[in-house]
Parts: sequence; C-alpha cells; structure tokens
Amino acid sequence: MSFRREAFVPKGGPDGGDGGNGGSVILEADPQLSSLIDYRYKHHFRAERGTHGKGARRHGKDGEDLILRVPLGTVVRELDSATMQPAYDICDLTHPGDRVVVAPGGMGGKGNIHFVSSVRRAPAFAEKGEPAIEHWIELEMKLMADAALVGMPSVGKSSIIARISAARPKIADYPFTTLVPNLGVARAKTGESFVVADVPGLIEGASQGRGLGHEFLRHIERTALILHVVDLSGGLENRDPLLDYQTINEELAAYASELAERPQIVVGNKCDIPGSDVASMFVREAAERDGHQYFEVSAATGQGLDELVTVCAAQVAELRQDIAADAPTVDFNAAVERERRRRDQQITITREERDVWRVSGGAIERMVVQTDWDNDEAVAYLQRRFDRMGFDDLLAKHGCKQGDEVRILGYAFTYEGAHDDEEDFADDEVMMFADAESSADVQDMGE
Ligand SMILES: Nc1nc2c(ncn2[C@@H]2O[C@H](COP(=O)(O)OP(=O)(O)OP(=O)(O)O)[C@@H](O)[C@H]2O)c(=O)[nH]1
Ligand SMILES: [Mg+2]
Repeated sequence: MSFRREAFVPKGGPDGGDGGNGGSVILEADPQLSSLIDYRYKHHFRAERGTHGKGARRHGKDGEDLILRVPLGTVVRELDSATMQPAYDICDLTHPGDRVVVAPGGMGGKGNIHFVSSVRRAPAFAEKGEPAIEHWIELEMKLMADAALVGMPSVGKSSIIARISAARPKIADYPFTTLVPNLGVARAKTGESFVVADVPGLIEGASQGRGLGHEFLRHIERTALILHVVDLSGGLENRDPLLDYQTINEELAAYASELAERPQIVVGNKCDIPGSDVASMFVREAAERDGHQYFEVSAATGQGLDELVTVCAAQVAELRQDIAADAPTVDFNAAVERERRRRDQQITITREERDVWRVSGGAIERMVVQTDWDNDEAVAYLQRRFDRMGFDDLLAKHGCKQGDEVRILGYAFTYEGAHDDEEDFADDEVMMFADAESSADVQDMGE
C-alpha cells in the first residue's frame, strides 16, 4: 500500500505496485536420466518467491521457476496428504521435454491502485500475495523397453537376454529366478538396436495377482512388442508347451485387453533338446493361427537368435514410428489445472461443535490468508467478497444460525445472518483484478 508523494501535492493518489508472482515447481522428462535416484533422499523442493511490490507503481520481481528433471516413463501421482496414498494420476511423462507444473507459483498480491472505486478514492489497503501451494506427489518410473520377454518361469527368458545383449541376469533351473526386470540392448547385424526387458515369469492367475505377476504385467503395459517365450521341452514339470502358450495369452488378455492385441512374436526355446520338434510344430501352428510370427531358437546353442533379433529390430523400428505418429499431444497442464481448480473452488462446511462451524476449501482459505487482518478496510473488503459470492446463504443452508462461530483456518467470525443491504456496495467495486486499462483510469481519478 502506497500513496503518491510529490512536492505541492498534499494528497497523492494510491500508487502501490503489485507483488511479483511466485515461481512454479515443474517436472520435465529428460532422456539423459535413467532413474529417479536423485529423488531418493531429497524430498522437499521449493521454487523462488516473488518480491514485494513498491510505491510509484513498481511491481515486485517474479520468482524463478524450479525445474526438476525426471527420466522418460515417469508417472506422476498426487498423494492424499492425510493418508499419503495415491489420490489420482497427474500425468505420464513419456516424451523428451514433456513438462508438467506440479506446484504453480502463487500470484503476487494486488497493490492498492487496484482497489479504487467511485466510493473509495483512497484505498489504504492492499492484498497479500497468494500463499504457496504445498503438496506431496509420488514419482514412479515405468520400465521403457521396446520389447519384453514374457513367459512361464524357467522357459529361458533370462538365458535369451543374456545371449542377445550384454545383460547378465541370474539363470537357474528353478522357477522365479528373476525377481526384478533386467534391461538389455540387443543389436541386429543391420545395425538397428532395441531395448529388451526380461521380466519375472508369469503363471496362471498372474493377472489376479498370483506369483509375481501383477507387479510385472504393469511394466509390460508400455512395451511395443511382446516376445512370448515357450519352453518346447515342457521343462522339469513336463508341462504342455501348447497349453503354456494359451495360458500366458489368457493372462495377458485378462490383465488388459490391449495387451492381447499388442504385436507379439512367439519364440519356441530349447529346440536343442531332443523331441522338441513335435511341440514346436504345434506351437507354430497355434501362433500362426493367432497371426503371430514364430521362431524356433535355442539359448543354449544360439540357434535362431540372430534371425529373431533382426526381425525384432525391424519390427520395433516400425512400431516406434507408428507410436510417434499416433502420440496425441496432451496438454497436461490444462487437465491438471482444471482438476486443481475444481478441487480449489469446493467449499466444505462441517459442524465442529454445537454452535461452531468449520469452513474449508482452497479458494476461500486463500481469501482469508490474503487479507491483512490489521487493516479494517481490508477486513471490510473481505466481508463484501463473502457477501457477493453468497457465502452467508450457503452457511444458512447448512443450518448456521445468527451468533454462531464460523472458523476458517485459524480465524473465527461471528455469523450475522444473510445480508440484504445490497446497496451497501456499488457495482463498480467488483474491480478486484482490474486490468491494465482500468488501472489507467484509476490513476486519472487519483489526480
Ligand atoms: N537345454 C537348454 N536349456 C536352456 C535353454 N535356455 C535356458 N535353459 C535352461 O533353463 C533353465 C531356466 O533358464 P532361465 O533363463 O533362468 O529361465 P527364465 O525364463 O528366466 O526363468 P525365471 O526367471 O525363473 O522366470 C536354466 O537351467 C537354463 O540353463 C536352452 O535353449 N536349452
Ligand atoms: Mg529369469
């Protein structure tokens, strides 16, 4: 709040400038990063605050944004601050440069030049800046592989990735040797390469959470190509390879119908084991009937793997192009902002004690916090804003009676009943966020 001081002008017009806006906290997807390790131990981030407005209509400086870099494939979720459980997904950052504002900077408070009206020539109050938004989010990195090796336990998924890439996962003849996904880069003779993931084995019921299933089906959600590995020998349990093939496809479909439609290459492994050729014939037939290519390989001898890698690399290159072409350009910020505003505008009224009411809600709490409580004019201004938005009626509707106490954050008010003295405030007082043009008028009036 400031008034113009000039020689020979006894009472200058109001000239308090606005406070600067606070900086925003922004997440940005960066292809250089491969993990969320930077956020393992540091959890609190804060953008710069804006500086105060000054006299002579000088505005404060805006605070700098804080940009936090995250790897591609980061899923951002809002956490409920009370339970610390995920409340809703904010977005998936999947393309280089994707950005989302997770905590928008508050607006600077308006200087007293904005509060001039025909009946209030010299407003001796200004608005305080918007308080910072403070909340918890959860970051999860989903695996970003082009192709995933999927199949029953012990069919040889890890043996295959070890053969076709530099990955060195544990290999053993008992089920669930692989407990976490491994990534490798496979390179074809043509020079094309792709990222392949070896995920833990799936079993019947995986889509319902049996085995390690669910946890890892989640990771397959975003791989373009599924390499479905079948053990042609039936393994130690002497399973039926054809039945295995069907079971896995059923689990994929049960988890998410689009997984069943995902491009799939069927890989019959362990063809070095005598007697596997009959099983291979059956699986090939079933795969081709389903419209999938089939390859017979051996991770033990390396047979068929070069060809498999070449075909995979070509298919991945094609799928990548399709994905890039189909990728909708989503404006995360618009959607996030809409959701935030919806929640922000909500007003909740609850009875705290017999004659005491608690009012909560982002927007209304902000009005209270932005008011300078040491200044009667500012408090009267807040009172009129409440009237205009029909707050008194809303309280009455909830059963609030004259003389009841109404609490907002740490402030308490006495409810005086719904107002009817409309003429108390003129129309032109609705000048809260006056634009540049009308502030020019304001200056004229001041002079
Ligand atoms: N003979 C033969 N044995 C193989 C072949 N591929 C894998 N094996 C053996 O099969 C067993 C299981 O192999 P893994 O690569 O660990 O199988 P996995 O599918 O990764 O198993 P989980 O991680 O438990 O799901 C090991 O004893 C391997 O040595 C193959 O082509 N031929
Ligand atoms: Mg394995």
